[in-house]
Parts: sequence; structure tokens; C-alpha cells
Amino acid sequence: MFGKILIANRGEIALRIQRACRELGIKTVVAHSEADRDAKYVKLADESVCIGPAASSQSYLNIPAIISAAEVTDAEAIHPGYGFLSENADFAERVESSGFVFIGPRPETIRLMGDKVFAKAAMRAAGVPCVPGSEGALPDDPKEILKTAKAIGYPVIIKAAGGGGGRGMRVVHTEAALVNAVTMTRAEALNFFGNPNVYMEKYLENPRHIEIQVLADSHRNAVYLGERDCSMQRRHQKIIEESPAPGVLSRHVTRIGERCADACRRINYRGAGTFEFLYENRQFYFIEMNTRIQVEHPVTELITGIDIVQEQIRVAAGEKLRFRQREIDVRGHAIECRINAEDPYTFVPFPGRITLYHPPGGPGIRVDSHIYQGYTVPPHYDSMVAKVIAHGDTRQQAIQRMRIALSEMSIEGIKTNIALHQELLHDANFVDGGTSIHYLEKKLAALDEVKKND
Ligand code: MV4
Repeated sequence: MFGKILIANRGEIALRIQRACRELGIKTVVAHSEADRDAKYVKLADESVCIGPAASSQSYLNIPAIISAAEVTDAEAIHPGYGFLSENADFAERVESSGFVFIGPRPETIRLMGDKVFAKAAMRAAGVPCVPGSEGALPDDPKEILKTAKAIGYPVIIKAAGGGGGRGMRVVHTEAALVNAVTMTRAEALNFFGNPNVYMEKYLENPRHIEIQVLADSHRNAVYLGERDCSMQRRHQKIIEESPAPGVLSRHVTRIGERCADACRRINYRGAGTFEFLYENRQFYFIEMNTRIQVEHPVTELITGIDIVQEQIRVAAGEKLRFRQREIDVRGHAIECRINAEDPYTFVPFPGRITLYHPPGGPGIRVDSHIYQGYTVPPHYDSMVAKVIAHGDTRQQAIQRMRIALSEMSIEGIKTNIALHQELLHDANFVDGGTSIHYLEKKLAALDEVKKND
């Protein structure tokens, strides 16, 4: 096992990784920006290195500075967390060529999954069901493009191979709009991702977003840790996640999960990963794979009892997975609410000094947060300040525990979206379960209408 790990991230995940290290008896180094000097997790770490100014481009994305920090502190491995450099294959390569272990998949795997055309082809070959679409990247010939769309049927969606997470896509409803949409998406793709390749899929109008968590070691062992329903989102920012996904048959999850684990063995995957699916009319359709730890990993930890961050570290150190698929079972139901420093209805970020903080607690409640009373939320980064995760025997109990937790929680001095979460936890459609990826945006638009007519 490693003696010392450098954490190349900030906020709650920096603290989360530190806790996993501490339990494993590993010393920690936090590489931080000037804006995060006074953060609690920086003080709690065994060592810290300031790697640059507040702007992420000069600190959390500064590859040479991070490598130097690992060198001067004699760290053996680097954990990238989520966001920032976590899915940057060049970074993973630089980490390994500098003699450190990258806590995540091999750089080639990150590169493969970063190209959504390659990722889809690999998954299709492994028997993972995908959204019907073009065979690989679209050609230039307009006739061929029109033919492909005709075969798929409108509406279709054009996506950039180098995109993902909602960037670089266009929905096309008619033949008349198709060729221009492909040209525009291609131009943006080249501009934003340096890769002009685009591909086409059938556009699913009202799906849910359900993902499968996997864990693999470097000895070709792989397991899946159930699913997460992440459909409650706005502008590709998830706000509530839960597991199990309401109304999805567990034997269906088992079937898809087996496919995902199988695909991991086939591509020799290492570490934690997530297979993203759209789910519509009781069918799963693979769209993308994420090669990092995700924000919402705690819901899976609560229902499986597995510490995913510790397992990431163990498999990165070359250890074998400590459990087989049949030893993993799902217990109860978990829901996560992401608490953001923002106006609950306009979503405008609201950083600032926290003058009062009372975190919730009690049975089945977990809070992953780096904040404290007197802490100043810096304006330079993501606005998430805490994750509240509720676990119960049933979904109903998890919802009730979450409502109680949020009612106990006080954060003053900044605005937060706690009121929005409370509203959603009492929303009849959310309580029924199974709302689509468009539900929140439609609900917010309806609330806006009510306000306008007041
Ligand atoms: C889609 C889709 C409908 N049909 N693909 C957006 C994020 C990226 N990961 C994939 N996305 C979508 N791909 C097909 N064929 C709808 C979306 C989509 C979406 C997906 C997941 C969560 C939220 C979303 C919000 C808008 C659109």
C-alpha cells in the first residue's frame, strides 16, 4: 500500500479522499490554490503545497505544478477526485511517466472513453445495449448523412465525439435542418474539443438518466455496485441522485450490470467507473462512460456498504478486489441532495462568508462537506458546498429522513438551494418516483409562469 498520496482537488472531495487515506493509514498531501489556503481540509492534511493562484487554470489544472508538488513531498500516488484533471489522459500519462501512480484507469482507457465514438463501439462490441445511431463517426457526404438519419428516424441528435456531459450536441427534428446542424456541430467540435468527429443517435424524447457504478482491479476482476437514478437535473447539473432507481426491476439492473462488468474485463478496466445510460420504455441505452469517482458515489456506498474511494486506492496499488459479485448486496434506499451556494430559484451563484452552520444528523444521515462556520465560499469554483445523503430501509423512509435532515440544516451568510430541495422532496411526482431528465426544468418553467401571472 502507498505511504503517501497527493490529492489534486479541493472542497468536499478533497476531504472525502483524505478520510479514505486516513482509514488506510496513508499520509496525505493537499495541493491547493491561494484561494483555498484557509480551507479546513488543507489544515487537516499531513502536508499541503500551494500550487498557484485562485484561477483553476493556474492551480488545479496546472499539471507541472501538481507534478512538482508530488515530487517535493515524496508522494507515491495522485488522486484527481472529480472535475479538473480527473479525466485528462495527458495528465494521467504525465503522472505515470513521472514515476507516480495515477489513482484511476490507465491513460489509454481514459483516452478511449474520452472519444464517445470509440467508447460506444467498445461497449457495443462488449454486448452493452446502446442508443441506435450511426456506425461510428459521420462521413462528410450529405447524402450519406441524410440516409443515416432516414434509417434511424427523426428526431435525431448530433453529438461531438470529443464532447460529453451535455457539451456539443444538437437535436434535429427535420430532414431540412439536418446537414446544417451537422456542419455547425462539427465546427464547434473542432473548436472546443480539437476533434471534428461527430456521430448521430436516435433522440430519446423523455428518458431517465440511470448509471451503473463499476469497480475493477488490474487482475481482470470487475463488479458492478448497482445503479443510480440521476434524472433530477438542470442544465446538466445533477441536483438529486438516488439508488435503487424507482420502478426499475432489479433483475434488469442485474442483466445490465453484468454486461458492464463484462465490458470492464474485456477492456482491462482498472478503478472505479460509471456507465451512463438513458432509460426509456423499460430499455437501457448506453451513452457514455465516466472514468472518475463521481459526486454521487455516496448513495452507492450507503446501499452497498462499500467505501468506493478506499477501493479505488487499493486497486491502484495493485490489490485484488476484496469481494465477488455474489457477495455484494443492496440494502435499503439512499438519496443525495447537492447543496449549492446559489439562489434557490434563479440559480445564480452566491459565494461568501458562512456566518452560521448547523449540519443535520441522526439515523441514516451522512453529510459530506468541507464547510464550517466562518468559512468563506470562494467565488472561483463550483458552487456545491455540501452533500446530504439519507439512507433508509425503504425509499419512503429515505425521503422522510432527508426532509427532516434538511429542516435541521441551517446555513446563513450565503444563499443555498435547500428550499428547492425541500420543495422537490414534497413534490408528488418526485415522491411517486421515476421522473424524467426534463422534469425539473419543466417544473421550474411552470413556477415562473405562476410568478409572472401574479
Ligand atoms: C441524449 C438525449 C436524448 N437522446 N441522447 C446530455 C448529456 C450527455 N451525457 C448526453 N445527453 C443526452 N443525450 C439521445 N440519444 C438526451 C440527453 C440529455 C440529458 C441526458 C442525461 C441527463 C440530462 C440530460 C439533459 C438533456 C439532454
